[in-house]
Amino acid sequence: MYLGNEETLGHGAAMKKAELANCPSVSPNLRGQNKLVFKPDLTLEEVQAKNPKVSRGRYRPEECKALQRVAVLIPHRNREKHLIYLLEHLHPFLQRQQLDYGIYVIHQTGSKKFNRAKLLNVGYLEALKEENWDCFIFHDVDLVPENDFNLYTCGDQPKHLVVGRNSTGYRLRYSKYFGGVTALSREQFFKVNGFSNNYWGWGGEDDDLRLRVELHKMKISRPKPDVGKYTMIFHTRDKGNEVNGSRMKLLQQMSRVWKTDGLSSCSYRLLSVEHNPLYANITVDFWTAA
Ligand code: UD2
Ligand code: MN
Repeated sequence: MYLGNEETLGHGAAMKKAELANCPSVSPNLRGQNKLVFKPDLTLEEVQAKNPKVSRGRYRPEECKALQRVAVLIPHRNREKHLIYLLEHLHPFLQRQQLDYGIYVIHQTGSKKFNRAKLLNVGYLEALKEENWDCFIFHDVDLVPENDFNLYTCGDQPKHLVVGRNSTGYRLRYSKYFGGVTALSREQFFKVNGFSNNYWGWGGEDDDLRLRVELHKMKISRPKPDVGKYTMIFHTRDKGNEVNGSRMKLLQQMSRVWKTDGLSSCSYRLLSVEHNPLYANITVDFWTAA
């Protein structure tokens, strides 16, 4: 929560704010593995009531100066219930980690093919208009972290935070797997020109980002298996997100096109930016879909 700017706080309070010590590298509030329960009739209002210190999707610790400013970006269409569950768990989780954070939901309007990667590019560009975030978490709406030692911060290399999930016996799907939830610093993501904008429908865009990262000689890190655990809320394949048959061809092009296909060429129609209590909602329209 923002305490207000220096002028409204008055000199004394401003001094106090300036004197806040850095938060410790590991928060004392972490609890470890948590058993997740998803109440069928949970409402957004209930989650709001449980998070009075979150305002406009943002929070920062009162007790210390957070080590990083972290934007969580969630691509979304027609998964309202998953979003409520994720917000329910993510807010207390991030607060226990003593982060200065904001949650952005990037919503693709209409019924054209879904484009997860492009939505995440939009999230990065739009979030930076509000705040110079240090770190970006690219987060599926249906993945809920089970262990708060899985830190939502960026390191000197890109991080893949999902080692395993319930439905796959908590094992890594394949050694180069980079899907679900990833953490890249503002600079790391900028360096690779973000995601490709050309993956319409399901699959491939996560591997494309991994190839971009490898091309730039960065090395992906992961938490330990007992820490990088997620529950994926059950779902079937969404309408409008059918398997992308061009994904292999697109992956082969990556090294030729990354410079011109990404953040630098991400065009979209911004329909609205709404600040809800628990998240900023960015709605966009993509007028072309292959
Ligand atoms: C896997 C990856 C995901 C992505 C995808 C291929 C994991 C855990 N996740 O997810 O990161 O690489 O494969 O594209 O490996 N979404 C909507 N509405 C839709 C369709 C998608 O909101 O109609 C969003 C939502 O945030 C969802 C994400 O896109 O979590 C990925 O789609 P998915 O959950 O259907 O695909 P999944 O589970 O195979
Ligand atoms: Mn999923």
